[in-house]
Amino acid sequence: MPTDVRSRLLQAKSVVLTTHVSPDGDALGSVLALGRYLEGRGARVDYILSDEPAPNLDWLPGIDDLQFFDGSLRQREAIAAADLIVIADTNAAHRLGSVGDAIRNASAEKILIDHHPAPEGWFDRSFVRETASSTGELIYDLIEPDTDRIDAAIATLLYTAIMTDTGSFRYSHVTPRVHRIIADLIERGGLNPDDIHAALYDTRSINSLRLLGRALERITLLHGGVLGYMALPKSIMQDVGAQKGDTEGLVNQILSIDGVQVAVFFHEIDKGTKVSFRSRGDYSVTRWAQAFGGGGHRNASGAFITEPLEQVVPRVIAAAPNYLDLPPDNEAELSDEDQAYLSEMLKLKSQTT
Ligand SMILES: [Mn+2]
Repeated sequence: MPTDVRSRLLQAKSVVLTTHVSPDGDALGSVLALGRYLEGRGARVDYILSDEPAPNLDWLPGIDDLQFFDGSLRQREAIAAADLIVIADTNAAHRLGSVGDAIRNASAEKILIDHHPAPEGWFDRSFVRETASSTGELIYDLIEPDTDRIDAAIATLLYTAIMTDTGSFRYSHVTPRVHRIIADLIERGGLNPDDIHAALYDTRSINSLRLLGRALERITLLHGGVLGYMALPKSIMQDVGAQKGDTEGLVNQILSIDGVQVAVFFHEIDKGTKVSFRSRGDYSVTRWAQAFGGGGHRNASGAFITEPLEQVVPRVIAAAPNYLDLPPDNEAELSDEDQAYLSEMLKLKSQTT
């Protein structure tokens, strides 16, 4: 842990904390835990971000302290008056959403705390470790010289951050140290992991399960079953009455198939198509996502393409062999099954427009 980052954090009198759009458990847990710690050390803290949390995170301790950027004078003044701004769990201004410009242009010193590769150049200081399981792990590192200050709230927040970013402690960045941190958080916070897990994951709507059912039927395997993908037209979301957050985790369903090393999930939204790339082990999806204007980690990347689903799917899938060492696909062109699938999708689409 860089001591300059810790000491700079502790010197600050007025801090603004922010994180990425569609904030997940790691983003919110990290920001709220660090903020609570700094408040405990006497700082004034404003939590200003672009988007509201998903409903399954709205119970997190301190969640009511979050402010969602509305361009108001009050928020602009808070950003202007801060002597330190912390950007957590993302390293790119556009990922901050509506608050991005205000943060980037602020005169205060800016500290990046993150575990994503290739940070932008506008941060004054950073604590970045790509091999970290989560930003929550880095926040724990920063607080570690002071573990007596880890109360039930901070423990809950960091537990949530690390658990959600590691798929409940199963991804490749989970080390003995991560488990030791978790053990410490459970002890200090008196946590009941089962309650936290249930609050996060056992809150699904019947519609989201119906969406899962429809989505599972649409999985296609290519390249000898090493690559799997699923494309979800808007019409299905509407059909089953699914909400925005209900697509979360669908991509991991593809990875759960025996033999699949690379999974892609295409999700049609109003302005185009969101693409989530996931992979196992040495299969890196980063450059593939970058080729379509996105980015991310070796095993988890994403892109947003302002084109309709039926154009994006074949283009992205056809590009896979340029970025991944895949067994040959039996068909040089799309298989009959995929062809049928794409025309079905076009049909579905024309019904809704
Ligand atoms: Mn993260």
